[in-house]
Amino acid sequence: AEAELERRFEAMIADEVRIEPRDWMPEGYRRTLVRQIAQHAHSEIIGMQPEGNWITRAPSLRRKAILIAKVQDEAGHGLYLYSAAETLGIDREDLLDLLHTGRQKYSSIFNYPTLTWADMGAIGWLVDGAAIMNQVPLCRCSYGPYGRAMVRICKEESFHQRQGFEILHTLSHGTPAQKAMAQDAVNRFWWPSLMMFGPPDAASTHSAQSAAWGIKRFGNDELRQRFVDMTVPQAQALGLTLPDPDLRWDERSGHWRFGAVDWDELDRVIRGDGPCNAQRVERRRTAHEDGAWVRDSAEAYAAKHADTTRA
Ligand code: FAQ
Repeated sequence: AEAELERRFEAMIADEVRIEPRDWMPEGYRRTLVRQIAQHAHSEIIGMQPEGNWITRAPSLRRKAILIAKVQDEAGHGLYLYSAAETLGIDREDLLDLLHTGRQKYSSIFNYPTLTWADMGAIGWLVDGAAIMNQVPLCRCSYGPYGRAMVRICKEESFHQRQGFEILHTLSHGTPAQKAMAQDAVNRFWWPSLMMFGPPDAASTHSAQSAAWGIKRFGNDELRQRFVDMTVPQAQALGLTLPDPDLRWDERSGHWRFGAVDWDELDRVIRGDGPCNAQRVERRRTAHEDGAWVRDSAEAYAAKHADTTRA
């Protein structure tokens, strides 16, 4: 019977029929999705911190309102993604516990500090830009709830990317000091953004299986290359440079060739040894503990409401 279920599952994958929560799925497929969706959800909520750092110091009311809306969107993305993970039979509470105890990862990019206002521009332009490049193909993920969550998330990420570009455009056309601040932010965020796509394909443990299951549609290296190809002309439009002396147009392949990424740095940051790892996780744990009364109140209210309707 198990073999028959497996055969049906493989046929659905081959025919690009979406897998839904009620469908039988191999344990490895379920585990891979829980891992990836949870890491993605954790990234969204940890990713609120670097930008949250600048809400009180945004340079105008308009910038503040936009930044608050963006950070709130990230909380929303986290919530849809935890809901998508819950369709696989795991509790949000348990996923948060795995994050808080360092047993599940979140994106390396959020372990870098946000030192100036221009970092809000660089994050929007580069980090959200990389997120879109990686996530648009995930809209076609074989698992229905994840693919569907990704559609709205990508639309919101597009707005985020444009607002980052606009911040940098304003700064790069401002005073020399503002332009220098924009350039410095791009210098610091460029290489970590390339690392968001994960290790090179040859070192990527999950890519082949995830591609076979229709979870990942492209390899890490291909998406990284597409991101570079998209970003170089945008940097030119901004009048900013990318901090890579080896960056050059390759006429033959029609791609921008780029220099070597420091994979040791990615390993270190993933292992917990980035500039802000300890601070990010500590802040998240504290926020969770401080929010306990809200969860308790919501539960008490729900219980009371359930009793009233029964009476
Ligand atoms: N950081 O075999 P692979 C956002 C881990 S965007 C940390 O290639 P896979 C929006 C990987 O988990 C950021 N860990 O793995 C936003 C695995 O470890 P494991 C989040 C990384 O899964 C913008 C191991 O290395 N986006 O939040 C990283 O096939 C602005 C081997 O790697 C997503 O999560 C890394 N950079 O491919 C929010 C997108 N790279 O699990 C706020 C969905 C790799 O075996 C502000 N995820 N690892 O212990 C994916 O597309 C994939 O999971 C990849 C990695 C491509 C990230």
